[in-house]
Amino acid sequence: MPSITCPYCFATVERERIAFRCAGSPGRGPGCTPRLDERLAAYTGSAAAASLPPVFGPPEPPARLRIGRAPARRAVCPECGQTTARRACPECHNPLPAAYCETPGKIVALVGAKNSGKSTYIAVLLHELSHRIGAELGTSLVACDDRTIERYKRDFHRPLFGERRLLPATASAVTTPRDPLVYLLTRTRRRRLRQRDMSLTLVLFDTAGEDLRSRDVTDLHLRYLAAADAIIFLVDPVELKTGNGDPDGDPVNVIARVTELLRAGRDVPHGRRLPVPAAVALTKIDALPLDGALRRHPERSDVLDLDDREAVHEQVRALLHDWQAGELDRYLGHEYAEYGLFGVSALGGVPRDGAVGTGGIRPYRVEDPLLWLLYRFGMLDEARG
Ligand SMILES: Nc1nc2c(ncn2[C@@H]2O[C@H](COP(=O)(O)OP(=O)(O)OP(=O)(O)O)[C@@H](O)[C@H]2O)c(=O)[nH]1
Ligand SMILES: [Mg+2]
Ligand SMILES: [Zn+2]
Ligand SMILES: [Zn+2]
Repeated sequence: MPSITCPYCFATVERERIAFRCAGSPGRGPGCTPRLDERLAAYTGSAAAASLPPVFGPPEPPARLRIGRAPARRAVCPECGQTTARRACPECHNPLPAAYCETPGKIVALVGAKNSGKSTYIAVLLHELSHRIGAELGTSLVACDDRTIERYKRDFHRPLFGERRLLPATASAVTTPRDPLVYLLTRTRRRRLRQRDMSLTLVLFDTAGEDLRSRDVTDLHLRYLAAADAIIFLVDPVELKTGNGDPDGDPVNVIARVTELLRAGRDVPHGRRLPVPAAVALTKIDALPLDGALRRHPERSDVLDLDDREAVHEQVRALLHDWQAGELDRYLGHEYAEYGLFGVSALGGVPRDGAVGTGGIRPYRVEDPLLWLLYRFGMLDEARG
């Protein structure tokens, strides 16, 4: 029975079980009035955004039609009789976009040690995807719920792009409960006369680095990692080079820890490599003296340039060996069936006094890990040179 994974609570939901939410009263007709949705409130940790028309189960098909029947796209609210197309997870009551229900997207997870640049990368990557890169790639990026839109504006876009301030350190989930930003990235592939939409679900948990350490990993986070179809690790090259202090903040330890969680979540025994593609990106490369492939601006972002990809991978690998971090490269080779090494800069310049540098935000190669994953998932073509 085909099923999907809820990108909010990561429950496995058979498509027949996907619930509906009443459309309420958008102006005309007697729709249901908003009321407290306790499941959603429990998930978000706040009752404020959980006053909505009710969720109800899918319509029961007649028994003789049950087998092989596509799940309903619409249902009639049993309380007010209106038809609704809004679907919701039966477990956590978060909205499930129609495109996601039809072609279950891939879940991409993003992790990194404290101060590795996660929040800044998320802010800039999403901005790029909805502007330049999105246009070049021919993708559309759509937030899957209103909270995602509000939080992106308030916590990422406004401070960084509006006020040009650096983002504050992310508070630990132990004190501030957090749910992910969920986006659907859709790309239409045209091949001769046929065209097909494919989508990728970007589930971005902006974690506090310290929460990935050990006992503090939340249950929701464990399920997130268990459900991920691909993972992006962010690594601060300065931390890797100097390796000062806190072993819990050490990038290699964080990667090893998360890798163990991935194994446990997917039941992959030691000795077998994980089938989840891992993109490992050095962040803040504007702060490194660079030459070679990493300095060149890639020419196109509507295809994966394999020559560029190989050159960058080899250059980052050489850097790791120079920094006595060859262990990380070997570790990835043992643990992952496919991994790629990257170098990115979200800001494109060194910040000063808590603010973006005078040149503004000039992102550099931030899309590379994503292009590689799109290619791996068959959503992007390859090219040479
Ligand atoms: N030079 C340079 N510095 C950066 C870049 N991105 C982030 N930084 C620096 O790294 C610091 C931490 O970045 P964050 O994005 O807050 O890192 P984080 O991983 O979210 O940190 P926690 O939330 O504490 O785990 C920033 O305050 C900047 O000083 C970049 O592209 N270039
Ligand atoms: Mg952060
Ligand atoms: Zn759910
Ligand atoms: Zn209703």
